[in-house]
Amino acid sequence: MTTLSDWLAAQPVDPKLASVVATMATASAEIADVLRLAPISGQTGLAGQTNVQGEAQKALDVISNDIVLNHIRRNPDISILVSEELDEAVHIENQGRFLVATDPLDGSSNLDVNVTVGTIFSVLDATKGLLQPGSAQLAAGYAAYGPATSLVLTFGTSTAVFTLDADGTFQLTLDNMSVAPASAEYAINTARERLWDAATRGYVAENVAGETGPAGKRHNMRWVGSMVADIHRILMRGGIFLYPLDSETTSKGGRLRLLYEANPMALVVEAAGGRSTTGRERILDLVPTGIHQRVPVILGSAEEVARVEAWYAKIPAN
Ligand code: AHM
Ligand code: MG
Repeated sequence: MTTLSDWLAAQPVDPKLASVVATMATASAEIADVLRLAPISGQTGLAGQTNVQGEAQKALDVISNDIVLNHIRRNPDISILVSEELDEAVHIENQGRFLVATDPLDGSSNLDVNVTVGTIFSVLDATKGLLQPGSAQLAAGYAAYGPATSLVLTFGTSTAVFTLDADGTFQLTLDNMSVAPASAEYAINTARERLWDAATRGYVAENVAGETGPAGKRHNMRWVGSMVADIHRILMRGGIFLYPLDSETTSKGGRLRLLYEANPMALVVEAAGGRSTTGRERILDLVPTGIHQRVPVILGSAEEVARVEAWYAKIPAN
C-alpha cells in the first residue's frame, strides 16, 4: 500500500505545499477520532453561539475548527486561515506562503443522526490575497467521515482517494479518479421546488419524466444533505449535485460558500473530469468579493451539467 506521506513525496509539487495538505490530513484524522466518540464523550449538541452567517454552531463545529487551527499554527508554511466558523481571516505571524480556507465540519446538522459529514479545504498562495478565483487554488480536498474515513485530494490535475487505517495513517485506495461523464442520478433538495428558477424546474422535470421524457432515461434522486457525502457519491459513481439560486437564496447569492465549499469541490470534480457551474459561469472563474461569499453550485458528470447549462442558456438572466 502507498501511504499519504509516500504519495505526497512523489508528487511534482513544492514540498511545502505538500506539507500543508499533510497538515489538513492530520487535522482530519483527529476530527475523525473526536466524531467517532462524541456521543460517549458528550461533545454533541449546540455550542450556544452563532457563526458569521447567523447559523447555530454545534459544539463539534467549534471543536473541529479549533483542531484545524491548532494544526495550522504548527505549520510555518501557513500564514492565513479562512474558516466558515470564523468571522475574519486569521493571520498567523510567520512568513508562510500558503492560505488555507476551510469548512471544518460540513453538514453538521447530520451529526445527531450519525450520517456522513466532512471537512473541506482549499489551499491558495497567501501572497496573492484573500479573494482569488478558484482556478488559482494550488490544492484542495475533503475528508468524508462515513463508515470509512476517506480523504480526497487534488493538486489540480488528478484526484486521489485515501482511507484512514486503524493506526491513523491514510492509505492510497484509489488514484486518478474519473467522474463518469454520463449519469442518471441527481442530488437536489426537492423540498425547495416552489422556490426554484425556471432552469432548475425544467431540468428536474425532464429527469422526473423518466425514459419517455426529453432526457430519454430514468433518473434517480439522492440527497444526503451533507455536501461532502453527496459529492463523494458523485466522485465514486457519477451524478450531479445542485444547490442553485432560488427565490429565497437570491438575496444572499446562494446557499453554499465559494471559498471553502464550492471552489475546493469544483477543483476536485474538475480534476477528475467532471464540470462545475453556477448555471451561467464556471465556478472556478468567479472572482470572490468576500471571504464568506455564497454562490449557486451545480457540479458533477459533464453531460448532466451541460443539460443544466442548456436550460440556463434558454432563460435570460435577470
Ligand atoms: P453547513 O456548512 O452549515 O453544514 O451547510 C452546508 C450544507 C451542505 O453540506 C449541504 O449540501 C447543504 O447545507 C444542505 O442544505 P439543506 O438544509 O437545504 O438540505
Ligand atoms: Mg458547510
